Amino acid sequence: MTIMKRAAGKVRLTLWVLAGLATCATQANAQSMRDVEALAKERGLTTADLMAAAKTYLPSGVKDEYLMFASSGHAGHVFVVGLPSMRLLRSIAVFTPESWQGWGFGVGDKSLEEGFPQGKSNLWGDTHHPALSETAGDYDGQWLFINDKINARVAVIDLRDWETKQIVKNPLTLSDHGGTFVTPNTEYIIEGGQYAVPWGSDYAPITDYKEKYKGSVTLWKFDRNRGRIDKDQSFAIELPPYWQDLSDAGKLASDGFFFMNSINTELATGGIQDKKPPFEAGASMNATDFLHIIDWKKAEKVYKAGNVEMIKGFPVITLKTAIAEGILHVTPEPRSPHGVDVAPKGDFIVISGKLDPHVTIYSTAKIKQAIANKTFSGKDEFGVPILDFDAVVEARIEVGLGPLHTQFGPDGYAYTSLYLDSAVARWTMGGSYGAGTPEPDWTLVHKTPVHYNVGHIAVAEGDTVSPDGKYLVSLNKWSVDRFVQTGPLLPQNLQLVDISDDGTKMPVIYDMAMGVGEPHYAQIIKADKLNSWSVYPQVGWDPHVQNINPMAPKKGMERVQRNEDGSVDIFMTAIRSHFNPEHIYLKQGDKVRWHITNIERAVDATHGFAVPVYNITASLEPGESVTIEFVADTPGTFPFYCSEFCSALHLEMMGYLMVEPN
Ligand code: RUQ
Ligand code: CUA
Repeated sequence: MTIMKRAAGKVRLTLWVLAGLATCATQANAQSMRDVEALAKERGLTTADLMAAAKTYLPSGVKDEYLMFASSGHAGHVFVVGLPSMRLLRSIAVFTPESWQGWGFGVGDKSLEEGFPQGKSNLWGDTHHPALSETAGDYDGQWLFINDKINARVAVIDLRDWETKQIVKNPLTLSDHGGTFVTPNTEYIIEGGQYAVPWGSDYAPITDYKEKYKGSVTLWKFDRNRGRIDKDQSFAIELPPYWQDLSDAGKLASDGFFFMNSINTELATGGIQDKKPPFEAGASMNATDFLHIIDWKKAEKVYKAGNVEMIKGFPVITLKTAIAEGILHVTPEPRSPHGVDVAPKGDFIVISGKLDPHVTIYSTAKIKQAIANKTFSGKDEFGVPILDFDAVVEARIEVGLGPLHTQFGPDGYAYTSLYLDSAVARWTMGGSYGAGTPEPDWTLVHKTPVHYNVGHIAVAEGDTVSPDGKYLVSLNKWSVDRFVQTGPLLPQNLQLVDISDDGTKMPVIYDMAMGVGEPHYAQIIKADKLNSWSVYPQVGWDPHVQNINPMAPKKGMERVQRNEDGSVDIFMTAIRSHFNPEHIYLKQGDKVRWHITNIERAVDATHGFAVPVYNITASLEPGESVTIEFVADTPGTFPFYCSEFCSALHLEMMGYLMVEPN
């Protein structure tokens, strides 16, 4: 398809291509073709531009083929984007209150409060790595997990109603950049650490770094039936106080292992204010850091045998035990390593070095052999055996400057983001993947520039045993000159790259400005794998337990009920376009439980519920029932209303709360 080359003046050819692509391809009449041609000329659009538009434009009502679940960085949410249109479809509130979804305003679900670190109210999170649940190494569309790097928390989202169901706080650490990643059947959600802290982040001066500061990785057991992390079946493994970074679970050939890269094996402690080398220099001195190779099936056996120490009330396999039981090995990885990515068949592990123009490819078979034969080049200073680098490495490829993360296609291609080059590299894999591509194994074949400073990349179904390829999204940190200036704070630029063709054709076909957060990582799933509810299954549904709430207000039973203990229960229903009851009289100091059911069954008939002064906002999707608890401590007259524009008489959907002073 030579027409993909950017070449002005080839518009007519494109028009025929467009006509062929059009779903309603009636006989494109010559006049309208000329209109398009004239418009393209007037707007300065090239053939490539028109092709890009044809590949991404979805007419009204036509749905996206893929969904991308992206983190939002310190916005604390998850963003859901449709591909190829790159339309933002939803956010899912997780660690940060979100008033449209009524998340974090004491309405119904208490997950946010339960996850407060050290019991302190914490109203934001720093989401980094979303992980879709997997069955046999393939996304199954049921659950989504995401970490909070700032406080070491993990959230569980149910993909039937796209709501956060649980937030767990890691009792051992405060930093979990290496989460979340799932094992191939979602047995465990892996939460790797990052900045070492003393256990439980207790106080210890940094001069005690080597003795008191700890690295760790936590394996949260996921209970699919309950849709919750089972804290009582979860455990952690102590690691040296390096800064463990990203993780990835083995699969197929490497099932039973997971891999974590690390930085700061120098054990640098910074101190720029005292003229000591700052962290950026101190933690980058060594030519290599350590790739951690962890046998989680062995670790699970050791945990189940009770060979753990309880630390901060949590079972921990100590570093000593992990070494003695052969759970932990390391091997060198060059230089200031970042991503670690397991190939679809599990047979290779790709590591990038931020300060090394290569990616390094390790072989699972060689790692297993080196472990069996004890092919060690020594031990680290904590006694962890080091697998000999040359014995476990399969290949190294020079890809460019600042390689970070690698994703895989279905056809023997792999893709690596290049931060410093602002490009995405495509290279051919060797081994049994090599057959699919005309180029020689382990060879760089192409680089596509992106704009700018790409961090992660995501390929459709790219973390599974069978990637789809087709699309790659480049999650660029800087957008500089791509959009109209939006003040000094610029949006991120998520660029859609078409990777459906062989070889050197890999055009950017869409720029999506992401102006509501800083997505770090994303996973892309085939949209038809999800089984989203369009309305809650029954009227009176409590999303927190995913079942009918017997206390949910029912039509005909609406009332204000004053209880013997002095508390008040309000049973209210909502339907277009009224609440019932509409008058609520309370006395100052009343303890109130306000139950509301949206008794609608029509798709999209969501009602809001908002009370001024009392900081109450709720979103009631069709069938949903919530309970809001508060003390009526402020007397006055408060018009409450439906905050979701639900009908022609939406403005009339209101009532008065009257709190009588003492
Ligand atoms: S990391 S840009 Cu937070 Cu996933 Cu590599
Ligand atoms: Cu209900 Cu507006």
